[in-house]
Amino acid sequence: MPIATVPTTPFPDQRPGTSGLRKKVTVFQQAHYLENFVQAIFDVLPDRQGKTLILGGDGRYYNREAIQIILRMAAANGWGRVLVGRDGLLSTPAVSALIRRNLAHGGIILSASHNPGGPDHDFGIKYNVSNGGPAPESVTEAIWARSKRIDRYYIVTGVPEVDLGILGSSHCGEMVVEVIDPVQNYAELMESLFDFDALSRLLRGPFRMRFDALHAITGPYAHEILERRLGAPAGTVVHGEPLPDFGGAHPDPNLVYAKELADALLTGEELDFGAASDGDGDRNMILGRGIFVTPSDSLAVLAAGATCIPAYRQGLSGVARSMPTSQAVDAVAQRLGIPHYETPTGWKFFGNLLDAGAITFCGEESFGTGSNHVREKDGLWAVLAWLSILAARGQGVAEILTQHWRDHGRHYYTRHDYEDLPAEVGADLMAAVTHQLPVLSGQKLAGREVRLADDFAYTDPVDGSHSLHQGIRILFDDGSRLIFRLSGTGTSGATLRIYHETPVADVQRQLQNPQRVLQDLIRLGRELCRLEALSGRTQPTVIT
Ligand code: VG1
Ligand code: CO
Repeated sequence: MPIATVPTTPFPDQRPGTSGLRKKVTVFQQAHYLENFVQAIFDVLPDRQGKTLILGGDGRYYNREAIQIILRMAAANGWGRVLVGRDGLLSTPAVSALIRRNLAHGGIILSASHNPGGPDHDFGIKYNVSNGGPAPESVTEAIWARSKRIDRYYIVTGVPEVDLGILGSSHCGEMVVEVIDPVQNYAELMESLFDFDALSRLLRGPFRMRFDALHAITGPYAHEILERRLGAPAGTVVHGEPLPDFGGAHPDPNLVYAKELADALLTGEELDFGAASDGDGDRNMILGRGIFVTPSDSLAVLAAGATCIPAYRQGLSGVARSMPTSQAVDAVAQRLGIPHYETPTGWKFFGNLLDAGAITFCGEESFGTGSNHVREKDGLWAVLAWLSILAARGQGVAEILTQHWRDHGRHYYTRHDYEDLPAEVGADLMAAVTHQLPVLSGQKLAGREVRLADDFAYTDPVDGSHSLHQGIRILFDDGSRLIFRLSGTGTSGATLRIYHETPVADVQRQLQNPQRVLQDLIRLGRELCRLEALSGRTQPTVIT
């Protein structure tokens, strides 16, 4: 088998962000760009020889080409076997499940998640380790360091393309390539966790739901699980065919980009439940008739109701949330008498806690919820978990949520995103807040007293690793919080995220508009970072 050693020179910008390396497709299409990064991953895995790798992506533009290149590089780098999804498709949670099921050494996921796709949009690549989870910071930083010194990569030449359309085994050089059904293993895993009979009774009854796959990866998974296995009426899953450009839309399940679904639930159609997922299938948005469930609340409701799901009947060992996620789940943990943890943004920080058995559920405010069944957040899992609670309680989403608030207090929450800022402006806005940190504590702001203001740092309780600069947080004496972060998933410029939260125990004040309840904190946030003076902005581009 001819293996070519191709000389190359480093690119300076291959540092993985919150979730892998994300760039414009045109950046990845530069000669050697993808190859350099893939070789940097392989170079930091010296024990890969003869091992199994899982490979797939969300089907976005450039997925197929990238997969053919990676297969030939994997063969040249001594991998023993690659399992690749048919047509190059695999959702992020499905990759995680396959790594665990096959005791693979790791997996490569090709996706830029909720970012738009197409020749002028985004592509991404992420490496997951043998527990099925995103590579921890130690590995991603090693990949980046390697990418800055790389001077050659290996690739087999003179072999035909692997036919990704046909299930079964073939060879790429000496390496075995197995094209597998992308859905089957994942669907079996879901059947092992949930009571499919109970879910089926719900979905075959008068209950009406819609799942919007936004022309991204969850279409085939949702068709199989919701419609074929559970018997929901045909048409329950909409936009179910994955398209390379997601039909020209953002595959981002929020009120702005999944507007069609939100309108259907919030303004009138006869639907009891609505859900959507993102490009790579790890996010979820939950809606009930006339109501949107804030992701932080969703995590809390699932934690409170977990024991009605067979896999979690014994209860949860603990829960975790990312720092900007609201404290609603903490309130549930306190009530259940189980530990709760606070981690930096990004799923990689949950891996150690899950592996150690310290937590069973975890989630993020950014429409991410998951459990110890895999090491990624999992959109369809969250949908099935919600359906399980609805079936067990015989109540609607709104009733469950308002009851939850009565029992645990309501954590009013909103995130404001200021997208497409010049990179320097993003840095200036963060610096404006950072400069004030030393003097904020004890001040009275927005009618509350600042209890603590800091630049969030995290020490992993399992391996002791430290992560610095994970966002600015301002904590108030009444439990309110104001948090500032720059996004680590964008591909150009900067996005400032400001997160606002205030807990309200008084049942009489739990049915108000979050934007109104939080208006003082919203105003304070803009003032502290000198938003208008530094960026000219007065309003966010996305509110969730
Ligand atoms: C965003 C979210 C974060 C999430 C990450 C990856 O990161 O805020 O909570 O883990 O996306 O999600 P950032 O750095 O842009 O805030 V996914 O579904 O895009 O892989
Ligand atoms: Co995603």
